Amino acid sequence: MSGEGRPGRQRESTTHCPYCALQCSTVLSGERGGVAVRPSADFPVNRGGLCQKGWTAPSVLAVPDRLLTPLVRGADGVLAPAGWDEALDLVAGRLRELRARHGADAVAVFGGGGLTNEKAYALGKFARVALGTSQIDYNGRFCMSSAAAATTAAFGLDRGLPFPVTDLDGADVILLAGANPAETMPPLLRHLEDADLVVVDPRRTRTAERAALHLSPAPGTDLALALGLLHLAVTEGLVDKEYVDARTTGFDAAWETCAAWWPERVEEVTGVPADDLRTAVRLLGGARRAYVLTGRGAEQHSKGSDTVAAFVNLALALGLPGREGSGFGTLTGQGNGQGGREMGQKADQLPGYRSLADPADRAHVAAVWGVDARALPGPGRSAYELLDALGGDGGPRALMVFGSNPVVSAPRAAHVTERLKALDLLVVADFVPSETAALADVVLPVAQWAEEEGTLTSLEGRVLRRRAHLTPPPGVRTDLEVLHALAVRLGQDAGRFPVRPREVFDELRRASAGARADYSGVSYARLDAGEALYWPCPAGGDGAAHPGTPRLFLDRFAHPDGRARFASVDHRPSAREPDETFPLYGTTGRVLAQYQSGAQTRRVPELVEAAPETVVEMHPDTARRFGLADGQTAEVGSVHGATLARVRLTRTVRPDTVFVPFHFPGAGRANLFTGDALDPRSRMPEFKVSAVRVTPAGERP
Ligand SMILES: Nc1nc2c(c(=O)[nH]1)N[C@H]1C(S)=C(S)[C@@H](COP(=O)(O)OP(=O)(O)OC[C@H]3O[C@@H](n4cnc5c(=O)[nH]c(N)nc54)[C@H](O)[C@@H]3O)O[C@H]1N2
Ligand SMILES: Nc1nc2c(c(=O)[nH]1)N[C@H]1C(S)=C(S)[C@@H](COP(=O)(O)OP(=O)(O)OC[C@H]3O[C@@H](n4cnc5c(=O)[nH]c(N)nc54)[C@H](O)[C@@H]3O)O[C@H]1N2
Ligand code: SF4
Ligand SMILES: [Mo]
Repeated sequence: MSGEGRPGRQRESTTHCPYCALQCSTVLSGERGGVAVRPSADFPVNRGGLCQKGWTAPSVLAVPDRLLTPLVRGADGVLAPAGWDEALDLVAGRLRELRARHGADAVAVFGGGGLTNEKAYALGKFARVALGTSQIDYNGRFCMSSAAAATTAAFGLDRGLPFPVTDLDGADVILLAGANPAETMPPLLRHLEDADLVVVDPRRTRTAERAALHLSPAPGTDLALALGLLHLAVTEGLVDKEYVDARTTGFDAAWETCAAWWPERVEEVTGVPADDLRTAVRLLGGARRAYVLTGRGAEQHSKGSDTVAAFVNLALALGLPGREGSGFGTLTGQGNGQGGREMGQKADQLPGYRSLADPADRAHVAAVWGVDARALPGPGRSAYELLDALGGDGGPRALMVFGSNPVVSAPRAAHVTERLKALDLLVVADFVPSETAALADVVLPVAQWAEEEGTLTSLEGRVLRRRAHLTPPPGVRTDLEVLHALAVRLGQDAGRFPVRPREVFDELRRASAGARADYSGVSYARLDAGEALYWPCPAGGDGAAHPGTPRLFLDRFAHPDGRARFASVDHRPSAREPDETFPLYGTTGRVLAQYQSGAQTRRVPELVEAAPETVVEMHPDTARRFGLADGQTAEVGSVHGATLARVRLTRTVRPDTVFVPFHFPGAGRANLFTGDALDPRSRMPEFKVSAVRVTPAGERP
C-alpha cells in the first residue's frame, strides 16, 4: 500500500515486478532517477525473494534512451520528435484513409501479455469497436496458446495453475516438462525444495541439476515420452481406476494410441533410457502428492497442444487434477500472461474468456460496450499468420503494436521484418526504442509499470494490484490515454474509452460477469484491502462477497458433465527434422539475466554484463565434429536463415542439439533460423525445434 505524503517518512509503494508471471511482490521507494526496490517480506509467492531482473527493474525507468516524445517519420525517412496532437492526428487520419480505401480489416492490432488487464481489455475493445477490425492477436499466441488449447479441451477451462503456488510446497514429486524455473522464475524454487523433481529437458539445466531424475529427450519428442509414461502407468498398475471412472471420460480411446508406445520404442524415439522412464512413472505414481507441470519446452512445437494433452492424460490416469495436494498445471510466462489471455486481445476471443463465435457471448459484451452485436467483427488471424499477411494481397496495410517486439521475438524474423516494412503505416507504443519501434512510421511514448495503476493476473490466477510510485515523465502518456485519444479522433464518444484504470476495471467486471473467467466480484477496494482473490470471483448475488477460487475442479471439472476429458493423441515428427545438410536440432529459450526480446533488460548494465550477446551452447564432441572452438563466432543456419552466435562449449546439452537464447537483436536473433510451422490447433510456432548446421562464421558451405 502506498504511504503517500506521510511526513518524515520515505514514500513507499507496494507493487509487483514488471517482468514474469510469478509477479513477485516488491516495495518501491525513492524518487525518479533513484528508485530503490526490495521484495515485500510477506507475499507468499516470492517470500522475500527476487531474481536479478527484479532487483534491477527500476533502472529501466530511467534509461538514457527512454522515449519522452512522440516520433514521426519525415519525408527524409528519419524519425523526428513531434507533438502529441500532430502524431495522433496523423495516425487517426491515416487509419481512416486506409479503412475507407481497403475496408476495416486493413488495420491490424498486435498486443502483449505484459499489458495490464485494463489495457488488454481496452485494446480488444478498441480494435473491435473503434477500428471495427477482426485483425487483432497478441504475443501470448507465441507463449501460452498450446497449453490453453489442451487444458481447455481437457478441463473445460484454462487457468495455468488451477491451485495456489504454495500448494507445491507440500508435494512429494513434481514432473517439470520443458520448464527451467531456476532461470525463468528463480523464486519459484522455494516452493519446489522439498519435492523430488523429475525434469524433462534436452539440456541439464540449473533446474535439472536439482532433480532427482533428469530425462533428456531429443527436442520435439515429448509427445512420445508422455505417451510412454502413460503406457507404463498402465502396465505398472499405477492408474487410479476409481478416479478415472468417477471423474473422466475417454480413457479407452487414449489408451489405444499409447498401447503402442512401449518403453523400448519410446527410448528409440526420444533417447531416454527405458529404465529412466520406469523410474519416473514409479516416482510419480507412488507419490501421495504429485504434480505434472509443463513449460514452453514442451509447448512451443507444431504439436504443442497434443503434447500438453498427453501430459494431461498422464496426470488424469494418476488421478492428480482436481484433488487438493496434487494436480496438473502450466507455468504461464509473461507478467500478465494469464489475464492477457482472458481479456479479449486474442483473435477469437472477447473479455472473460467469452467467444467471438458465440452469439450469447457477443450479445453480452456488445451490451456492455453499447454497440450492436451484429457490428462486432468475427475472429481474425493468429499472431504469426497476421504478421505474415502484413502488406500483402488482402492483408492488413496498417499495424498498431502495444507491448511486443516482433522484429526480435517472432518466428522467421527476417520475413516478419520484411512484412512490417511493407506496411503503409506502422505505429508502435513503447517506452524504449525497441527494434520494432525503429521501423515505425509513428512511435508513441508510454508510461511504465511503476508509473501507472492497474491489475495483473499471475500464473496462479490471482488478481494483483499494480501501483503507481511515480508520475509519468512529462511528454509521456499511458496506453489508456493513447487509446482514448485515438478512439475520439476515430469518432467514438469520449466516455466509451475511459482513461482511468479503475473505471476500465469496473467495466471489464461487467463484461466478464457470468463468463468462465469471471472478475465481477473483484474490485480495487477488495484488492487494496489485501484480499487474495483468484478468478472466477463472481459478484455475490445477495450482497455477500464471493471469496474467489484458489483451487479449481475440486468437485467437478468445467465441462457440462463435470468430467475431465482424456485426449486421443499420437506422436509425430517435428515439421523439419535434422538431415544431412542440417544435421543438428536447434532449440531456443531463455537465460537468467535477459527478458524476452531484451528490449528492457538489454538496457540494464548489470544484466548486459551477465549476458551480453547471443551464444550457441553446444557439446564439446559436437564442436569437434564441426570444427568449432569455444568463444569462436559461429553461424547457426537453417533452411530459413542464419544467426551469428558465440560458441559456448558445455556438456550439459545433448550432442545432437544446440541451444540459442532469443533475447538479442540484429544478426544475433535466434529467430533468424526458426521457421513458420504452426500447431494446427493453437497456431503456436515451432520455436523449440529447427534443423540446423553450425559453421565457423563466414565459412558456410
Ligand atoms: N530470465 C527469464 N525469465 C523469464 C522470461 C525470460 O525471457 N527470461 N520469460 C518469461 C516467459 S514469457 C516465459 S513463456 C517463461 C518461459 O519459461 P521456460 O519454459 O522455463 O523457458 P524456456 O527457456 O523457453 O524453455 C524451457 C526449457 O525448455 C527446454 N527445451 C527446448 N526444447 C525442448 C523440447 O523439445 N522438450 C523439452 N521437454 N524441453 C525443451 C530448453 O532447454 C529450456 O531449458 O519464462 C518467463 N520468465
Ligand atoms: N525463438 C524463440 N522466440 C520466442 C520464444 C522462444 O522461446 N524462442 N518465446 C516466445 C514467448 S513465450 C514470448 S512471451 C514472446 C515475447 O516476446 P515479445 O512479444 O517481443 O515480448 P517483450 O520483449 O516483452 O516485448 C515487449 C515490448 O513492449 C514494451 N512494453 C512492455 N510493457 C508495455 C506496456 O505496458 N505497454 C506498451 N505499449 N509497451 C510495453 C517493451 O518495452 C518491449 O519493447 O517471445 C516469443 N518468441
Ligand atoms: S521471478 Fe519474475 S516476477 Fe520475480 S523478480 Fe524475477 S522476473 Fe520478477
Ligand atoms: Mo512467454
